[in-house]
Amino acid sequence: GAAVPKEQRQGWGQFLKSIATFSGDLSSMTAPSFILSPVSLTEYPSYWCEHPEEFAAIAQGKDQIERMTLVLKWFIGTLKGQYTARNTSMGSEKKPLNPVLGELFLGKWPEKGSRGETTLVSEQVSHHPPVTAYHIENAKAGVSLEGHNAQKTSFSGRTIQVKQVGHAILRVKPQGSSEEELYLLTLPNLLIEGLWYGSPYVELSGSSYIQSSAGLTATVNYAGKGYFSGKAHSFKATIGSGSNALYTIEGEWVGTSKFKGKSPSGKKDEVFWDASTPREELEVQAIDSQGPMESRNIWKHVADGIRSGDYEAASKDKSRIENEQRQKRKDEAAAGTPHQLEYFVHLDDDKEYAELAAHFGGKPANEDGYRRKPRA
Ligand code: HCR
Repeated sequence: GAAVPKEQRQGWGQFLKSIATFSGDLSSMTAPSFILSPVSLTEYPSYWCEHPEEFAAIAQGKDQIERMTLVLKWFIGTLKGQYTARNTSMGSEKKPLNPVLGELFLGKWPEKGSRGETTLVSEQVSHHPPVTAYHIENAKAGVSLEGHNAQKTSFSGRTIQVKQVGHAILRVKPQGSSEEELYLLTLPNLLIEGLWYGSPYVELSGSSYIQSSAGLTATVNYAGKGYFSGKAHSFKATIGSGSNALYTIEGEWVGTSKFKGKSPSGKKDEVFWDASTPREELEVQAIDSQGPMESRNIWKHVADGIRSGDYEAASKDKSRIENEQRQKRKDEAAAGTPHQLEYFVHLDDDKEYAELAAHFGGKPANEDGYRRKPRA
């Protein structure tokens, strides 16, 4: 393949063979160096808020239909970053660094105009299997998002299939109302394609849902090349109440999407979202002033090695980190003091999830969840 460096072709072939017969946690597999990303998975929750204005605007919707439309627009607006950002910044999807237990990623999108500051707290709440919990909040706007992410991977033919495990709950305090509105977000399935050429990219498949506590449901159906639009990275969404469809939106989540038929303004083919809207990266403390558990601090030598092509240095420091972690777990077990989460509490049964998920079919009634610990 064109994207695989000549001296790594054999290694890439072996890697693909081992994924084909492997079941479980891809992130723990050793992969050829050209496919390694210097970025840890704990950073990924920041993709949820790279359009901080859209996030803040949700609470300004004047009724539940307008607010659901704003939630869907913000959600669709995150997809390009979530699933294609690495192709843009690194040339292909890459294998993220596998976070250590308790790893943190903290940052903010500063106050700008009237939008208010938005903060992000992301924590690795499990190492095996990898689970990341996150909390994003714009207190001034009255909008917050809380969720967790894990993956179940399988291999079929030429494609890695990734089922996302976990969900997110968006809390909105509508302007001029004291009652909180909740939105449950489920996550799409991923297909990792382009593997044989050594230039993996993500396509989305299946459906995801947004369910509001006020009773509205948005259903998003994803499709790649050769499906309903014939174009890659496409979707079709409907906002509805029961079997009554209010709006239908169609297009590409990497490009533009439009209302089909009825639109809020009454105009024909009204644009819903334009994915060329610039994304705003969050601000993170300089590594020198970061705490010992902060992601970029933990991985600095590994990331430097990957970025500069010094893979030996990268792999040496990665082994040091992993050994240190194994020792930590042994010490904790011996002392009878298991690792404590810093920012989150784990719920065996997320009741808010169950209540909202009951509105749409085919979902398990029970799922675990994470909540941000109350602050002092
Ligand atoms: C599957 C994946 C790790 C998980 C990544 C997730 C699902 C994490 C949550 C974000 O909100 C969205 C997201 C986007 C990424 O596309 C997805 C990653 C793609 C590849 C990676 C595998 C563990 C690595 C597989 C190794 C391949 C590239 C050879």
